[in-house]
Amino acid sequence: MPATIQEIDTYAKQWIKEAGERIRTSFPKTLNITTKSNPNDLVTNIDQEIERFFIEKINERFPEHKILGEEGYGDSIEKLSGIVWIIDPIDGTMNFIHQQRNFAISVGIYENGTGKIGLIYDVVHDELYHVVKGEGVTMNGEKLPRLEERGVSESIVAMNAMWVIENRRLPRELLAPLVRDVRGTRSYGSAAMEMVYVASGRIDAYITPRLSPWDFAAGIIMIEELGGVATNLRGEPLDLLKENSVFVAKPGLHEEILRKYLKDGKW
Ligand code: 2AM
Ligand code: CA
Ligand code: CA
Ligand code: CA
Repeated sequence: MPATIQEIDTYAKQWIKEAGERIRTSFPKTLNITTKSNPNDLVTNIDQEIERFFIEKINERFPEHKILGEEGYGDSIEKLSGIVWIIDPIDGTMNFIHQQRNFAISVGIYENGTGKIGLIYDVVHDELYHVVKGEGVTMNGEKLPRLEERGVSESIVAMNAMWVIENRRLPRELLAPLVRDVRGTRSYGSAAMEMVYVASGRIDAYITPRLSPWDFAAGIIMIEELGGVATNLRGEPLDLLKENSVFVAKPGLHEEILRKYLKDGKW
């Protein structure tokens, strides 16, 4: 008999806590740091070890499940049939290396393309954000309230200053009026953390021109569960099998930003 969502959830929570403990105990040790696509695209031995840890556990307990992981030790996946675990072993690797904070483990579990379970673990603060679709979002067991509408002028929006040079992906003529009109901007350097900050109301929106499925798989389940909206920058649904631009926000705010700042752009 296939495992129930509750059974999968119990193991997922146990494994993410165990993975977090492994990361915490890695701190005094020397990291082995290498680069991937460019000199600022970093990966450590810990990213790789944590991904392999999840894969071993999942393969042993749920051999029929598939796994999509950033570091490439999982399966190559062309469609989202059955149960698929989408894992980022460390989201915010640059922060992990430079700051030893502002990073998280992100695990999203999808059934036939629908997000069922999301876990984002802020390892340093021992804060586990968790959702089972239809059962609400919790932080260390405490229920998060539904997101309420908010206007642009009262909003804090997360975005990255790097876009000033990545002008092609999101033209600065579109961005500048939004930056001028919001109450404040922030950049945390971890998509998963930025997602849980939207879910918990610490910020109101997060906009970014390019993320991979493992960066947002868990976070969007939480935000949608709380009444928030998750799309790409054109307002279209996100594709879990490729890179996307990502725009998540409180209800109302999402519609306002899309209509006033993003929709009419010639991009
Ligand atoms: P990572 O730390 O898991 O690589 C940093 O602004 C955020 O963008 C992090 O969530 C980071 O995830 C992600 N990121 C970093 N480099 C990226 C790249 N080349 N493509 C897509 N996302 C990236
Ligand atoms: Ca990376
Ligand atoms: Ca990531
Ligand atoms: Ca990562």
